[in-house]
Parts: sequence; C-alpha cells; structure tokens
Amino acid sequence: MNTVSPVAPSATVAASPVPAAKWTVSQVEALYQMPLMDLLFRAHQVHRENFDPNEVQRSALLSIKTGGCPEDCSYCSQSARYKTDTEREALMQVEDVVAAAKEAQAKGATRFCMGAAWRGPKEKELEVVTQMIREVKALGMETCVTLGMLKDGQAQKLKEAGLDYYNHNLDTDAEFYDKVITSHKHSDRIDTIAQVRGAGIKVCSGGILGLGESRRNRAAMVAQLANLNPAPDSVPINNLVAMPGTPLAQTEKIDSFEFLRTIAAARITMPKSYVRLSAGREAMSQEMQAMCFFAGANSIFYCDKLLTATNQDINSDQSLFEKLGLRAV
Ligand code: SAM
Ligand code: DTB
Ligand code: SF4
Repeated sequence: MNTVSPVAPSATVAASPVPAAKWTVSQVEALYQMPLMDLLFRAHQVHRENFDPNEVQRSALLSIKTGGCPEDCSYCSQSARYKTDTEREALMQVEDVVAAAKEAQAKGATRFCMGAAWRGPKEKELEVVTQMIREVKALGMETCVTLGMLKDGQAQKLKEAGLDYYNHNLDTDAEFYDKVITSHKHSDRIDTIAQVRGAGIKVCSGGILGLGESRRNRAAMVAQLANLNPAPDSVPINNLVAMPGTPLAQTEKIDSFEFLRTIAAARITMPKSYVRLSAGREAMSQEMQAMCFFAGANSIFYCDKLLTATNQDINSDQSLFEKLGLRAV
C-alpha cells in the first residue's frame, strides 16, 4: 500500500539541500482521483504560495515555416503525410517576422514564440532563425522558438542569438508515444530538452490531451514533465484541436473536468513553473478558463491564430481578463 500522501511528494519534506521532488505515476494518479474541490483547493494553495494568482503571462505565437513537415504526429495539420487544409509555405522573411512581433507587442504580448514545421532545423535555416531572434529581442520582447529536434551545437547558436525559451513538448506519456508518433521517439524529445538546458536556455515543455490516452497516460506524462529535473520553466497544456485530415480528426473530446484535473496536477507537481492554458482554448467557455486559472494556469497564447488553427480572439481575452480582474504580465 502506498503510504505517500496524494497531495505531496515525499522529497518536499527532506532537509536542505532539497533534492528535486520525484513524482511516481501512482502519486500523480492519486491527485487525479481526489474529489475535485479538494484537488482545486490544493492546487490553488500551491499556486498562491508561488505566484500572484491574479497575474497571467501572455505569449504571442507565429508560424514562421508552415506545413510540409516530414514527421507523422497524428494530431498535426502540418505533417506532409496527411491531406489537410494546411498548405506548405517557405520560411518567412526576417522583416515580416519582425513586423508581426511589433504588432503583437503593440497588442500587449511580452513574449514572441516562433514555430517551424521541421523535424529539426538545417544549418542555413538556423542562421535565418537566429537573425529573427536577434531582431525580436531588440524590440524588448522575450523570445521563444520551437523548431523540432536539435543537433549538437545548435542550442548554443540559439543561446548566442539571445533566445530565452525553447519549446519542445513531451506531448504524451512515453508508453503511449508510439500510438501517436512513430517518426521520432519520446527519448529524442528528452535529448533535445537536455541540449536546450545545457546551453542555458529556458525550457518550455508540455503536452496534448485528448489523443485517446488513458488517465494513467496523462498522469504519467505529468510525472515525466515534473521529473525532468529541473521541471520545465514553462508547461503548455494543449487540448487537441481536431484538425480535418489528420488521423485524430474524429477523436472524442476529453471531458472538461479531466482537462481541469490535469492543470491542477501540473500546478501541484511543478509549483514554480508557468502552466500555460494552450491550444484548444477557443472551444472552452469563459467559466472553464476561469476554473483553469484557479487551478494554477498562469499563461496563455494571446493571438488570433495559433500555428494553423484559430485561437480565442484577443478582444474576448481582454474582456475575460477584465471580468476576472486578471492582470497581464
Ligand atoms: N515541429 C516542432 C515540434 O514538433 O516540436 C514545433 C511545432 S509543433 C506544431 C508544437 C506543438 O504544438 C506540438 O508539440 C504539439 O504539442 C502542439 N500541437 C500541434 N498540433 C496540435 C493540435 N492539433 N492540437 C493541439 N496541440 C497541437
Ligand atoms: C504548444 O505547446 N502549443 C503551440 C506552441 N506550443 C507552438 C502550438 C499549438 C498548435 C495548435 C494547432 C495549430 O495551430 O496547428
Ligand atoms: Fe512536424 Fe511538429 Fe507537426 Fe510533428 S508536431 S508533424 S514535428 S510540425
């Protein structure tokens, strides 16, 4: 019988120097099994101990290279393997990216995330992206890129260009991974995250829910993120946007409370990380989003478009922030 409390990992009570808390899958699953009110209360307590609960960070997102990706991620409209509405486009020009960053900044975004549909960047492509990072950084914005897997030395080049965050999601449980993606492995994702961390870049890593995974898979994904040592600085939790033409286009939606429980579990297991309420927000009610903020989400994508899918429009975000008394940071 597991005697560890479902609401605290054993390592948090250890004397200093405190080792990183290691969460077992069963411990995270026990969080999911708590009565919802107890879980929300605990998550909100952890949130308040570590953050101002009325502040939400806002990141803008831009697809700098859309479509034609050789990978087979079965949720993604940008994979060349599926017949979707997403057209393949070339890498954007640096000046167009900078213009989009300026526009996002004028609307109030503090971080600019640039995404590319690559397995990983080629050296020439990386050169162009480093130029984008330099110029966006010069505007006074934080920078984030998501370019796929990195080879030796590439993270260092990004760091030298001034990159703040690299997004590379674990996406789902290691044991469920090959049901969703076969063209690369979960361990490849961990390797790239290690390269990013080794270069001194902050790690943004999270996952997607609603891929047909079980609660045990969700708990395992949360544990794998929390145990990255240290946990990612930023943890995007995406709700699948079912993209027509992808193998997951007809997948049944995940229950809202299960999504909420995942936000709470992420907050409790990664107390100091920003937890981002990411893709799928457009389909959520304002009440659901408010519950997610209560459960510990404190970051959003703030832009009318994600990469290829639409996002909650910024006017409704502004009105939601006003109604809830949230401050953007
Ligand atoms: N190619 C890079 C990669 O895979 O890391 C960067 C871009 S990729 C689109 C970034 C992340 O977007 C994925 O890891 C996945 O979590 C998320 N994503 C992609 N398609 C999605 C969808 N239809 N619904 C929700 N999240 C999605
Ligand atoms: C992340 O975790 N979610 C963002 C960002 N990182 C790059 C992407 C969401 C993509 C949603 C589907 C689309 O726009 O194609
Ligand atoms: Fe390519 Fe990233 Fe989409 Fe996978 S998620 S198909 S790697 S763009």
